[in-house]
Amino acid sequence: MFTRAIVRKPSQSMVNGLTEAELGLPDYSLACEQHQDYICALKECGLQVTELPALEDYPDSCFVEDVALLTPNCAILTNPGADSRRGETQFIESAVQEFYPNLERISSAGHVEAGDIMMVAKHFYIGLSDRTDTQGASQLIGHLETYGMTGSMVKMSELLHLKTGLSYLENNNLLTFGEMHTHPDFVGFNRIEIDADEDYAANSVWINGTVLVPKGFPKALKKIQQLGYKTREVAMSEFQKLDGGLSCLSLRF
Ligand code: CIR
Repeated sequence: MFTRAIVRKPSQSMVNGLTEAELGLPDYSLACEQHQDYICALKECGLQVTELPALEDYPDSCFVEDVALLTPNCAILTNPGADSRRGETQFIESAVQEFYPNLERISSAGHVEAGDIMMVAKHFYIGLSDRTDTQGASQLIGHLETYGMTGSMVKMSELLHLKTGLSYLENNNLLTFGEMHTHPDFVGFNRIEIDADEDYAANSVWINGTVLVPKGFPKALKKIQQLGYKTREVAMSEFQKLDGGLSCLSLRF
């Protein structure tokens, strides 16, 4: 069960955020509205939410998931692979430290963005992407093992982040998209394939029995509901324009 979440208000500079989506520029006021509703959804799932202020110098800083990994046993600050995002970690540090007095870190020798990390009980799958490299993943696995957990690296070629194409919904249920559906590392899971025309919904989030699903993907929504989960849709159009999924907007712990 999760009890808390950390989010960061989008900055007006988000229009300059990294993206390959080709969906146009985000509308800042609509993004803020959607972000407020996202916070409501977290609270409906029983979480206490820490809201951090916008950081204008960092257009992608609302995607807080990438800059830290919060586990039941420890917190690890990452070292983002994207140059423009590297400085974001220093601004999340004090908020994380409030709940985790001893912080571990990924040193500059390696890179990790935590959108590439999927937690399944005490094991962490780490996608090797343009943002997360082998050296960073090795450091991360070392930290996890120090705290009684394990990690493994996942080769991938098509996705921005591992969780762009994969979401663990507990109870062995795994939403998959594209290359992840047949990926050998996930054969033991009950894989639920998200259709190509609804790929964005492969990033949905389980929180305390409810699954947050991006709004506007009816087939994915139905598949998730058929697994027996309560669902809550959240409009995400302005974040989708920046390649940001539901999980990216919060750190849940
Ligand atoms: C980026 O490219 O870094 C942002 N525009 C989107 C980050 C999305 N984060 C995630 O998938 N965990």
